[in-house]
Amino acid sequence: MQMKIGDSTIELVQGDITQQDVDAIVNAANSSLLGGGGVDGAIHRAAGSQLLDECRMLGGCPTGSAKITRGYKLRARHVIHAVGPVYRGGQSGESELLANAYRTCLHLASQNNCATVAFPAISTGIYGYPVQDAARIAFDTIIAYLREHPEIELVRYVLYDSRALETHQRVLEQVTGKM
Ligand code: AR6
Repeated sequence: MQMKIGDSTIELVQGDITQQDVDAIVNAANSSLLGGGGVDGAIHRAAGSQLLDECRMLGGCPTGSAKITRGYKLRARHVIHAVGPVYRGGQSGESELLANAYRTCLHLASQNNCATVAFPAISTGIYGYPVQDAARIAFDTIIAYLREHPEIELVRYVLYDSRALETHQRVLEQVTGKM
């Protein structure tokens, strides 16, 4: 599924983010930036140990922010390591933190001439964010950014399983249908 936002495109696909041929892929990291399970583990395995060497020099990253590294053995030139919030019921500033994480990733992509960026569904795995709520925040944030930043040509949102893909398709239709 694809949607045009001005001159930019948002695309939803089912797949593995480590395999994406884009300028930057986003990692759903933790604040240590020293690796973990889920997408984070998969990205570090695919990129090779040099990625961890570079991450060690970054000194971590606060929740709701992101830092950029090279991509090493990945097809993507860069990895943007985003730290989403752990979901604690929704009353602990989670939505703002999640939106900030997406926004920081997009700013880093713009600053580093990454016209094509792939995102996973940050915080919706181990961090427990309800998928539908997280998808709405992600798309609201991405669409608002693309409207002001045509230098980002493509945001590809990569869902690991068909159920997550269907939920995201529904939410993207709702969000864009209201515009
Ligand atoms: N490609 C795309 N999506 C994937 C892949 C993949 N290869 N693997 C998993 N997903 P998670 P979080 C989906 O848990 O919730 C790590 O330990 C997965 O199905 O990776 O932000 C970090 O170090 C889910 O929908 O990230 C942190 O400690 C989504 O990606 C913590 O997990 C995100 O799931 C971060 O938790």
